[in-house]
Amino acid sequence: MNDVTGLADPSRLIEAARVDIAAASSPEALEEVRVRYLGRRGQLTLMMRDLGALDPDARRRAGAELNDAKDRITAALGEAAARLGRAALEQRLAAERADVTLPVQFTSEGRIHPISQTIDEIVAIFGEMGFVVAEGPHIEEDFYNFTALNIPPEHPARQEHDTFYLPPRRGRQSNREATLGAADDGSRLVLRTHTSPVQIRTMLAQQPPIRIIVPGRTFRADHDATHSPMFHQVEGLVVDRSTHMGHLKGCLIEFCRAFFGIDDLPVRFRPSYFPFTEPSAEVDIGCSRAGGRLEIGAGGDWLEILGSGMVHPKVLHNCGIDPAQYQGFAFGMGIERVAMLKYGIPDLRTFYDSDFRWLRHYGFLPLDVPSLVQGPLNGAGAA
Ligand code: 2NM
Repeated sequence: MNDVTGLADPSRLIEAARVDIAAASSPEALEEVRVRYLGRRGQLTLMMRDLGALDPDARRRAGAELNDAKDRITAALGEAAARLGRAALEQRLAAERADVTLPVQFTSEGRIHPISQTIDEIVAIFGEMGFVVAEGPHIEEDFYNFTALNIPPEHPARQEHDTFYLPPRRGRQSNREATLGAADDGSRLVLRTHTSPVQIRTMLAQQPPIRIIVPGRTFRADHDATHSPMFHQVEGLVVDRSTHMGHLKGCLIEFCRAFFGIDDLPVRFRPSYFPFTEPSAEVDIGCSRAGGRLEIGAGGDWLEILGSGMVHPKVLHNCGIDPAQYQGFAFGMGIERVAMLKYGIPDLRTFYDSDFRWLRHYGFLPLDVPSLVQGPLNGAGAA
């Protein structure tokens, strides 16, 4: 292109810019090139400024050429920026390549809380026996928490004193009320006092065979050295055509021995009462309290671990399961309590202090896999 304008040749400027752009090896170098040509005092900018000295005809032609040059240089800069970006990414990917075959590196800080560890261990043991985990809401309707479980209206567990009731809901029907059209229908809301409402919901939702384990938070208005208003439970439920007390006993003996890691742990079933099971039994394990020190597995004394029983026919019926065809057993235990016994934690309240020194002492490393052969750390239990 000849220089009809009397200005420097725009095509030579484009060429020069292209050479500089190709030579730029970093985003910073590229920015310098942009400033050199298109910046406030850049070569192209200055040429545009000179247009004013030309007569209108020449100015129009030269202006078009310079605008074209500006577009081409801008496009070349854009392509170069994209190329440098791709190169930088590839370099980073190469530099940060992760070798997944390297051994795990622990940060020394994190710990698994003993409650979580204990839940994992219990779930692993029952999982091995074919149980699956079920969950449900913490805020329950009275029906699922009490009524369906054959807990009568005047039962002490229902008193305001023991249960956290929520303020009545306004202008909203419960699902049950909508379905049954009942007025006072047990839709009053409570913080669940046990995990049993999850068993109720499971039985209502599916026909047997049922084999579930239900870990989770529970709430009771009780607060002293051995009670917390929030605590954890695991409950289990088995329902099938010929489930009987022998299954209950075999299952729970097996669990106690696996959980405490003692093959010949003595286990005893002691008659008891719950509204939702008949017959009911408390499960004790053998221990010794000689010298004021609790030793699990030793002889002479007994320690209560679980509540259990055959699911009451009324409960099965309440859940749409025919008690003439099906029977079931259920059980429940407090997680804090069994964790304290297994790991020698003396004070319930420390579970919820969020004190990291405590967690460093009693907590578990992430890869302490819950296993069926893991026993107490040192056999030392809390009374
Ligand atoms: C326990 C003890 C005994 C239990 C019963 C049921 C249900 F829903 F099947 F009727 N769930 N959990 C049960 C029985 C719980 O905890 C100490």
